[in-house]
Amino acid sequence: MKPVKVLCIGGSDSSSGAGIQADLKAVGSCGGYGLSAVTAVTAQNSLGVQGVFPVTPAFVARQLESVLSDIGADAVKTGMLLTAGIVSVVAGKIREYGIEKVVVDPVMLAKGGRNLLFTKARQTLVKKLLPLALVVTPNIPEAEELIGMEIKTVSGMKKAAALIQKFGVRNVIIKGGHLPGGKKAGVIDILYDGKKYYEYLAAWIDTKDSHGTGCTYASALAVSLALGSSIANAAGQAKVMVTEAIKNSLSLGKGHGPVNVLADKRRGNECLHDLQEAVKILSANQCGGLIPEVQSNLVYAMAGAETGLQVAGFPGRIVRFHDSVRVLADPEFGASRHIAHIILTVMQYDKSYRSAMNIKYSEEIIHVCRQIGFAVESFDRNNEPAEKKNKEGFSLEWGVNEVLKRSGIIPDIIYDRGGWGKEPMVRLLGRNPAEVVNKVLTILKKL
Ligand code: PXL
Repeated sequence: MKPVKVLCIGGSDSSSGAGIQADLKAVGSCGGYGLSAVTAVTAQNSLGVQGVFPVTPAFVARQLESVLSDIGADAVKTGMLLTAGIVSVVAGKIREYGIEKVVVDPVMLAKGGRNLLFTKARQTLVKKLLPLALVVTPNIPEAEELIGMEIKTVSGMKKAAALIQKFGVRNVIIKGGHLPGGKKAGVIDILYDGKKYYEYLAAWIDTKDSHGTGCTYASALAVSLALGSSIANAAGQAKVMVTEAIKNSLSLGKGHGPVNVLADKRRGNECLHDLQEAVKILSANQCGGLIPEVQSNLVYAMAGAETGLQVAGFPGRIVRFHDSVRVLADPEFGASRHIAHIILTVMQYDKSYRSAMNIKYSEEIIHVCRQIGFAVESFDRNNEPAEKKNKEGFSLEWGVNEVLKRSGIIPDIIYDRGGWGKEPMVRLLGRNPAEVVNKVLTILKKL
């Protein structure tokens, strides 16, 4: 499959934490292909920006023309644009090539205070670029500058988003990292799509090393949009991505070190690799008889995962094929809902348990598990409070919580005998896919 192409337009950052370098890393680690047009070269390190060497608008236009006339772009992301001339050229090319998925990160100041968008360019950005943008992603100081008002609260962020939307941009995301009290309350972002507000919350990460946060966020957002996600989903995906990048930031230099998207990418690749190896072992064995009517999935969560997007599984599940099993596709993050919910719930009790697989329920299988000496636990869907039952996914969370609250250990299996329209099911838990598959094979041998 060809990756989506995201054209990043911005400044070069010699410390590679922000700017074009951050954009390309983020696009690549989200599975896209990053193209670039450089608007300025900065001499920069963790202590600040020591120099800015602008590229002429005409040469920015040349770069855009080269890329767009040949390769094309599924989305465009803009960052540091510096001058009114560059902003005009960028707006002109977006219009000329009819690019719809345009993410504008209205970069204005570097951390040390260096101006990355001159005053006149700010007006040009509002007049010429925002009306072409699908979404604009200011932080609080940038939003304040755009509307000329102070923002002190979440409701202030919402008002600001509505005012910015009036400039003609379809969606506004205001990033709340600068809001006072974030340490306690967490970092909240607000999306306004012209009709509704959406809120995205992540825990505050206490680090001085956050250089490149905005660039990374906007680039991840552009990839999600290029892949076809809705704006509301893309904002959630980008938030998860940037939060992980901040968690994994690097303390390089004497000042503010860079966020690190690649740590997550490497760990993600390891998850996918381990899943693939584990499923090879399954397919080499005659375990078709263990696959339930709804088929199986085997999942592996990233260390510290909090959402389904950080849990990898098999799209289309693991299906019975004669006496064995097959997968329809390579593992992907976000590919499982039910089993992902289970492992995320388990991880709230023990973070080292990151893998799970569902197999068929039968009295014989439960008997064999007990014979092997597996810790066997179960829940009864009949005891579930009515208000949870209708919520897809919550039901399993409830059941697993019931078990783990009382058992005090993480069992090898959690089963239930089903309910109205619900197939009975056994879930195997383990620290990694190899351990889970090993448990499957141990059961298989005894049957
Ligand atoms: O983080 C905004 C930003 C974007 N682009 C470049 C930068 C910075 C911040 O320093 O240097 C080139």
